[in-house]
Amino acid sequence: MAGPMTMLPPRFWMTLLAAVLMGGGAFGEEPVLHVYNWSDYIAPDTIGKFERETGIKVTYDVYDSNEVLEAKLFAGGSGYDVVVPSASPFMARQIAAKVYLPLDKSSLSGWKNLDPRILDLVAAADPGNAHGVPYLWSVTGLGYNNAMVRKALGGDAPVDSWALLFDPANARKLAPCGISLLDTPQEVVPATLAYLGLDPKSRDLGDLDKAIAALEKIRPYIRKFHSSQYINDLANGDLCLSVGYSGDVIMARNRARDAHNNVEIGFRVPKEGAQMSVDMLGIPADAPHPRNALRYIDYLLRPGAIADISDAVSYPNPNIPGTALVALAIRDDPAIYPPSEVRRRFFVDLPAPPDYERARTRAWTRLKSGE
Ligand code: N2P
Repeated sequence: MAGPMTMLPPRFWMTLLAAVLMGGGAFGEEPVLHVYNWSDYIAPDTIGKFERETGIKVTYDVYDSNEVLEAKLFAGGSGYDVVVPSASPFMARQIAAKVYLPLDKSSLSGWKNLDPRILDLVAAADPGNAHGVPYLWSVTGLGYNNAMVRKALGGDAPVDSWALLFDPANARKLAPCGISLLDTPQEVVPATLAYLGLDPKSRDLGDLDKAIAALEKIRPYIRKFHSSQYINDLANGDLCLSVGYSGDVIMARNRARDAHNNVEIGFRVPKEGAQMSVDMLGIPADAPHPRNALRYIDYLLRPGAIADISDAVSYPNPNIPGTALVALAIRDDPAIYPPSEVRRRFFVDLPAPPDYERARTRAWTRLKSGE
């Protein structure tokens, strides 16, 4: 018998079914995810594998600085479901500004894989590990072209010291082959303080002045302030010295090896100390697809998935069974997995008072513009 319901066209029922299955709310989300990650910070097939397994279509965008990410998060309505800030100081102050959803750990079957020492370390930024999942970690040091640096400075060039850069006599001789700095005062100022023998975490405005004065002395010799271009520039021999993130410099080394272009790149953690950062997966409070975000994060907690990422980008991961699966050539490379005597020289940044942050940003902008 033909009741009013059977009169409705099949398209209506299909639309209703789709709305219930994918329309958000308690029944689920549309199969879509927006990821915003650092450039060169994932394996080539990670997204494709996740999409094939889950049917979730990923839109994937990249940035190369915490400051760029932070501006989007503080503006709100970024549309992103998963972002990757460094724990300290960035995620710490973003958490304080209520930028993130608390994690539903019952949806993260891989949480147990995380190294408790790294969880403890990032708990200083994210109390109770309530908002962020450690993804990969990096150390900021010196990437250099071996032959060019030896040619400019001789066989005993101090490649194991920040003096390679901050001694103006060295910077002047390296300027013609090209020096780049990361485009962020949050990395470069602590490195300068370490070179000067001051506390790299100092919040003293007098210490900041000293660091800026040291940077001004080498400013004429800096070709570029950039936080990702140096990978290709080092690999192609277009730069001979970069302050860079460990894995990025190793990627430059590997690209040069693959290209057989006679460029040999080294990475060193300077003896005066270097900044370590843990980058965290977080879900913005206004994420349109928070459940899909949890599925993606749980996917990245799988040992095989994160090991593939460490293999591809040469950054260590905080996943214990994941580390066991990392290729031996990567795990045994002291430039990628530094031995404990090198790790002892790491320092980890803390959130700074806003007036210090403002003074540092102002000084940095002036320095870059060369005023
Ligand atoms: C990726 C750089 C990520 C390291 N290109 C920042 N901690």
